[in-house]
Amino acid sequence: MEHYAPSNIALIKYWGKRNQALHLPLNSSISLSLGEYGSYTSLEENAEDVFILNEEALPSSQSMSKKVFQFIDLWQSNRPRLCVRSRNTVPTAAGLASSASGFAALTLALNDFFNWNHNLTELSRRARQGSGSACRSFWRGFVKWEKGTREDGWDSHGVPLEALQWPDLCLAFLPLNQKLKSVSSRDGMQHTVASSPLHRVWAAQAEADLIALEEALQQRNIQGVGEIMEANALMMHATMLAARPALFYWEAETLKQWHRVQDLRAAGLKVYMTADAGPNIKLLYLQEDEALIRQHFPESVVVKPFQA
Ligand code: 2P0
Repeated sequence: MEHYAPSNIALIKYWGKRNQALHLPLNSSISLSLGEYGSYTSLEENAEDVFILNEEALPSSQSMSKKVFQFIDLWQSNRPRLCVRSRNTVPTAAGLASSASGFAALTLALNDFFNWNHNLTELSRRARQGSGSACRSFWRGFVKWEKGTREDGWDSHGVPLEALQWPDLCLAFLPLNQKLKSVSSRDGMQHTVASSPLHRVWAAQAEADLIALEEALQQRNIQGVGEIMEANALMMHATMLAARPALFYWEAETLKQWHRVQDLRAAGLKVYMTADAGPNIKLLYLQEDEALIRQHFPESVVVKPFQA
């Protein structure tokens, strides 16, 4: 049986851990789930451990395959050999990461296969140890990852912000570049925490951004939400620029699109951007502006997180 988890995009970013092994973040974050874009995963007994991603069996030496079985062994050491089959509905052209939805769907599949009978909060806690952002992929809509304060990570998991429905809110992905990133998020954030003097102010600012974002979300204030989201994303990238040596995921095309967004906004369009650990840009806007967004960004992939 296939289990599904949606991918998610952070409006307030997770960039830095206080505990590497348990994937405990330095700050809380808030994401928006991507509806039908995510991962389907199923498990079956097999003669040997094998991970099949998008119909392709990955070599057992491949790092993603190793991560998958290390994760399974963390929670289920007494087990048969398994075939883990996962497929992503995330449009590859949009350059979206799938590790969040992948680990969330795998955790749901493990819960079913081994009859754990855990609730979503416990599954979120567990998935966090596969990939931090996976703990936000168990619910639709807005999800907060409470950073928690406990050393064992028990209070560090996703929390759905169910009261915050916003049917008119839209996301669009601008596919700029599908190359695999040269530095993984995991290595990139660790390097930033270890060497960027700007990262010292990041966590406190991200917490302040999160409080302001929740307020703007309650008011369904697109300008407020957009401005906070954008400032938070830019600050995350600024912490990386100040790392030694510097880390910067943007490319020339990223900056070009960023200027287009600024120009359109100056002309009155309420469109805001964010970018993760890669060159691709995501836009946030309201349904009423969809025709204009499609006109200005015909190559964009549109997601309506609350209409899926
Ligand atoms: C986020 N990112 O909040 C941020 C913004 C990328 C940029 O969460 O080491 O793959 O597995 O916990 O979850 C990507 O980090 O890292 C991420 P690990 P993960 O969405």
